[in-house]
Amino acid sequence: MKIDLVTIFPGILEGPFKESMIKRAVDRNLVEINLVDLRQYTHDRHRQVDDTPYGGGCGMILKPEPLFEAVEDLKNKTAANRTRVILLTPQGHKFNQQMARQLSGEEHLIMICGRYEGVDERVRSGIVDIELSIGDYVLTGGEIAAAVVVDAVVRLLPGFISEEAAANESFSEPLLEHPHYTRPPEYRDMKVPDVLLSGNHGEIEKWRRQQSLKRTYERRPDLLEQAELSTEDMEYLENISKSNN
Ligand code: 6GU
Repeated sequence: MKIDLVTIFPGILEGPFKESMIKRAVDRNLVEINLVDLRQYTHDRHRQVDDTPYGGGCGMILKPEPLFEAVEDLKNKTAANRTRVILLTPQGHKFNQQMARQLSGEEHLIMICGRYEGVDERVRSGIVDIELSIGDYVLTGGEIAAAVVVDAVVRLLPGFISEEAAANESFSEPLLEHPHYTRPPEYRDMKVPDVLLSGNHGEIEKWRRQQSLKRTYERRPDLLEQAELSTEDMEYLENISKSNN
């Protein structure tokens, strides 16, 4: 997979892909990540990428010409059969794990980081395939949102983590994770639950499942609607909701 990130602030995106697991994926050639400075695609002396809005109002709008030229150039430079152009904007569809899974199957992504009060509408209608937001809050620009999307997509690439870990993880099953513990067995009067030290794998799995259900019920009851629940799961949830009344 190749990911081109088009931005007027490449410095914001220099850190996130140079550390830890994403760096390892880049080093192993699972993904190529390029930071593209939008100002490269200007032709005037001031390298202007934005302008005032027609009709008045405050703030600056990203101009269409540099973005069209950037996307055309990046498409020409790749051997990929298909490119998906993504605009990061608070007006986009809310990004989720299912979209991450779909994007992880693409060959080439161009991510345009929106800035200022917006982007000329002809960019959306002319070159953008998908508009994404990462949630219901406002960021100063799309760079950090793009880093979030890249992180979520790259960790799903084949070979990134063991297939067992991928299958096990939270949100492939839409329940929250159970609590985790490691050594020591007791720390500042806080004990690791006995069952985890028991060596009884059946009991451990049962405890983990119940903890997952309990957490999801308490924090994200909306997720229970999509979960595949066994009769035992439902019985357990019934009992929690009764004991809360
Ligand atoms: Cl993609 N951009 C901006 N500016 N704010 C956001 C966002 C994106 N997603 C959530 N808030």
